[in-house]
Amino acid sequence: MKLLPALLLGTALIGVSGFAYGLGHEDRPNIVIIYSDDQGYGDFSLQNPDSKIPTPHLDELARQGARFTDAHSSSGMCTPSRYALLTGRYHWRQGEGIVGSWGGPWWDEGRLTLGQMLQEKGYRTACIGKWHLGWDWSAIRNEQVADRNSPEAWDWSKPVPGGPLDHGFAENTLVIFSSDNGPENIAYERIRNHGHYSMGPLRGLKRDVREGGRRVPFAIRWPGVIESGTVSESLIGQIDIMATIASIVGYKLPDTAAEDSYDLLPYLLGEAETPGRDTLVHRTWGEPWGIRHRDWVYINASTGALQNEPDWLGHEATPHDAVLNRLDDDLGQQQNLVEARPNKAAELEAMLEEIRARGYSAPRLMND
Ligand SMILES: [Ca+2]
Repeated sequence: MKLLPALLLGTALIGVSGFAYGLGHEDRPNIVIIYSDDQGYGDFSLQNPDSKIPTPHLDELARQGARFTDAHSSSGMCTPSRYALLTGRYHWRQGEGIVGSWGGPWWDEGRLTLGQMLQEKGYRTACIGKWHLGWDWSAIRNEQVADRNSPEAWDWSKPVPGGPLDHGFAENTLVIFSSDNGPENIAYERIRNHGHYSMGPLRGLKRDVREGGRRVPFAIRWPGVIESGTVSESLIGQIDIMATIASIVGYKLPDTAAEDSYDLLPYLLGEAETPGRDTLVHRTWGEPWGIRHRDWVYINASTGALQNEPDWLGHEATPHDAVLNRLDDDLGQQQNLVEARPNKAAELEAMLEEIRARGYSAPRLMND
């Protein structure tokens, strides 16, 4: 067993190494999750032909594996999305909001995490970069802080030799790349100043209960296992990573863990036609709750916006108590169909309430 060190600036990187699903110990993959902060759907140049921000290395990584164009973070914000990724559970079952600069751990007692699960299977784990799930700061407080190494002492634009890629880790390594939410609201100024659409063709930014707030880049590279060059339009969520990796490493999840996580492995291996997920709840904070069901989006408030859109965007207001969009006709969520399709709105409202009240939605728990 080897510890996989890795570093990517501006991201959290969760690296684990050890052994995998139905395979001999030697064949079990190292697992690396590269988790960008606030990188929007259109900040991944492979899926934005007009991007002004090239991402050639991420593009190449995605070409070597499977890319998902309808993949979602749990929230439009940092902390809750990270919680959901690491637990396979909707964050709002635990709490809302983000951890402040000196905030404590954002965890429910006894909650199984991805890291703990993998450690039980013999993996060694590490998180490098942004965590944003709180710490017990009192344990390390030092009033005499002075000397720190300056980041300017290093040229971070160069690759660091002697690292994992130089020591054989790329050969049997599963890499997942995604982002914790849509782009920050400076994205509107980037449109005006540079013609770059960080949200791509979607409506909304970070925080918003709209596709642009939480439909994010997502790619999985696993050479020799996942076919390269695959592009999937199927709906998935980052909460599905937990059950998928559990399946890969042969871990039987208890009923009290990963309550909203779908196992994507059969789909990734080409053994299932779909990932099996057709519904996903959208939630950041405040009034609006949203739900995706197939191509439909329902929001139980007059708008999914948690911040104002500039007038010059020319988007229509939605003068109703709720919002209903049909993405196959209207990916940009401009047309509110709530009055035209009241039965569909009621169906999705009931579905949303049911998932919220039930406490879980993972298929393995629904079959009980
Ligand atoms: Ca973020």
